Amino acid sequence: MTRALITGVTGQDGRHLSELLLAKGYEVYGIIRGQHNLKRAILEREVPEVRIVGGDLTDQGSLISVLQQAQPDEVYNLGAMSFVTLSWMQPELTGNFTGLGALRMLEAIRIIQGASPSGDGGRSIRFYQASSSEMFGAAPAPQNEATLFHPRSPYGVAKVFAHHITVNFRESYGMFACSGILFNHEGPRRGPEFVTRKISRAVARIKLGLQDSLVLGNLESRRDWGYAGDYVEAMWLMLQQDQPDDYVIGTGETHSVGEFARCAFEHVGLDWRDYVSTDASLLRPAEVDLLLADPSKAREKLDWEPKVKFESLVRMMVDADLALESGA
Ligand code: NAP
Ligand code: G4F
Repeated sequence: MTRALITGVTGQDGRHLSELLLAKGYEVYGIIRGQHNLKRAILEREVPEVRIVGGDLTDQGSLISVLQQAQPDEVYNLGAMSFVTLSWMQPELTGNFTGLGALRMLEAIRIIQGASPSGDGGRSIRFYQASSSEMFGAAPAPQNEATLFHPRSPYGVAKVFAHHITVNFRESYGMFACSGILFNHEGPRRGPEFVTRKISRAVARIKLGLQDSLVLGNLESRRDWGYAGDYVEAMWLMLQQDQPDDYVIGTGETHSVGEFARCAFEHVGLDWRDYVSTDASLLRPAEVDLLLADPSKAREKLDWEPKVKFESLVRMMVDADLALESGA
């Protein structure tokens, strides 16, 4: 039985990926940090087959212990401080979790599997790094694997480090290490601090009479939004190839925050202009104005295509929040 170890298993992608791998017959281990908390309880309820192991991306020894315990064939490093806004408030912590965390896991794997600088790789553990389109930042669109990074947040900078160290371990030690440069992906499991879920939740609550307005920041920024369930399939595909490589994953469509809000309100028969206002305090010190993926390499080499399109994604999220908020 193939064994996978996932960091960030309690997050949106961690839960989707666990389900995917379990359905493929994997034994799945998930790293949980700290003591028992609400996100762990949700994981245990939604995906009880995941074997929970304690560890933290800031604690190298704990990662080595976890690898010894789980003996994985594949490691998916999804753990990170992933909320861009918070990265300006806690830049050092972001660098530590999101940037150095990847290095600590790579080093732990190198130590455990005995990879050598000659590149023979030793016992092979395949490694996936959750890189981000936030690394492109101000780079011109469309963005692909050859686009130069110009990150605009401490989070983006930390992810650039994690990306390059992944490539460096592949080149230095012959490790099977891949970096998936994923554009924004959403769904009903998205954290409520991210704009899509903030909108879908507010739309549901307004429709049900539980809330009367929604305050947002920048309505003009554009994102290439896809569905998280489709994107975890791409992560898995990267680790099944003959050679390790890096791939951009996105839909090739871009929409503004305002368009997302309009579409979400329209789905419940409301006009977004009656409910949405903006507040300058929600603007970021530096914005990423336009993200648009060119996912042709993933299409050609991984045979990967996103299945859920923008409007279906918006409707899926609003419907899920209507069900949740009405206690259905
Ligand atoms: P998420 O829901 O915010 O989940 C982040 C996960 O990281 C949580 O399980 C969290 O665990 C864990 N974590 C945080 N600090 C940790 C630490 N010190 N040690 C171990 N685990 C730690 O994020 P997501 O949306 O699923 O994204 C998964 C990954 O893909 C992240 O690395 C994110 O940066 C990246 N990414 C996401 C997107 C997107 O659009 N969703 C796009 C590109 C890249 P706790 O429960 O303990 O907080
Ligand atoms: O939903 P967001 O917070 O996502 P953001 O910053 O694009 O980051 C997400 O995607 C990245 C991939 O590109 C991931 F790496 C990262 O971990 C995360 O998952 O914000 C999207 C846009 C921004 O332009 C922001 O300024 O929405 C704008 N926005 C407008 N009003 C808002 C709000 N964002 C949030 N979170 N809350 C608002 O009220």
